[in-house]
Amino acid sequence: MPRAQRSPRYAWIEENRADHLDSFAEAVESGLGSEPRSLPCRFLYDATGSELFEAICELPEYYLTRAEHEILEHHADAIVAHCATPAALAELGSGSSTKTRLLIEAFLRRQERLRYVPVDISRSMLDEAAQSLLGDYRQLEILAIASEYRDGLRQLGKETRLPKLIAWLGSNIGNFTREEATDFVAGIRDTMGAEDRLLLGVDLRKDARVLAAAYDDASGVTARFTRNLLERINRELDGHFDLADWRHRARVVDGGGRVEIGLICQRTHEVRIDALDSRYRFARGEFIHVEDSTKYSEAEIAELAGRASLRVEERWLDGEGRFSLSLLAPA
Ligand code: AVI
Repeated sequence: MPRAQRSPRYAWIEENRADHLDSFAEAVESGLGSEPRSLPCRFLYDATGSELFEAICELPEYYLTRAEHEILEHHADAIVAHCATPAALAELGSGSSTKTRLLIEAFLRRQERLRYVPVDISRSMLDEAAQSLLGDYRQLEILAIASEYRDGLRQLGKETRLPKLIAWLGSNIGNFTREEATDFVAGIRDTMGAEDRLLLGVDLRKDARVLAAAYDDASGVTARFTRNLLERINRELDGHFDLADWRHRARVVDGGGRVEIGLICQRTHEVRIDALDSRYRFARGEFIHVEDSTKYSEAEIAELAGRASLRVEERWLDGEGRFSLSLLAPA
């Protein structure tokens, strides 16, 4: 059962934390027990992982956040002009909601109040972002949903009666496979009325060297982010991973269409995970797959939208053509 709490301008709904813990244990057990080994990337975002991801967004090599910010800076008013008045703003994977401020301000330039519904896995991130936004915008009312995307989407369908702009920014879509992405966007489409719009931020296919640097930065923040997953297993499941035995690897594949991210084992050894009452043997050179970051061409974005019964109403790129924001409307 989700927990919920309300105060005049801030309310939140949270999925049961115990379920999360169970699902982490189950995911680790099944991911390390299968061949090839993998761990789902959604578990990268505990409090430490969320902080590390915020640091990634500031890295000189990680152009995605700045490119998307640049597009919003130039086009937030034009984006909002495509939406009914008044409209609500929802956001999937909102994180610190930094870029969202540009959309919030554009909405508040044309309507008196705004209901903002951020959905994020990290409750601490949601609380922090909400406090900061409520302090800065008196006309804002926030309903935060602390859950995974799919549960959040279900709640979103129930919680907003106004026409809404659903923002799914940051190329978060890239962490799904192409098939999952199409299914998920089709799921969003199912919650949309004729006047709703989906604003999709997508990183574009590009030169492998640019991608390799973005996902394996010189200061090692991305490596810490990936390795934090093993530390999380140590913290939450009484695991005994020695971080010195694991190295972060980001490999660009599919002609710049995907970055495959994970951990390479540095020596053959065994690791105990007490909460699972299990031991796992890893061979030197073995790879644990943690995350894919899929990149799209503009044609692929339009194709994906079409398969989800949406059409590209408009799209904007940053000055260097690295990143795209597409506004999708029901087809
Ligand atoms: C959250 N997501 C869009 C990031 C990405 O670019 O795929 C996650 C990330 N992993 C390593 N660096 C960034």
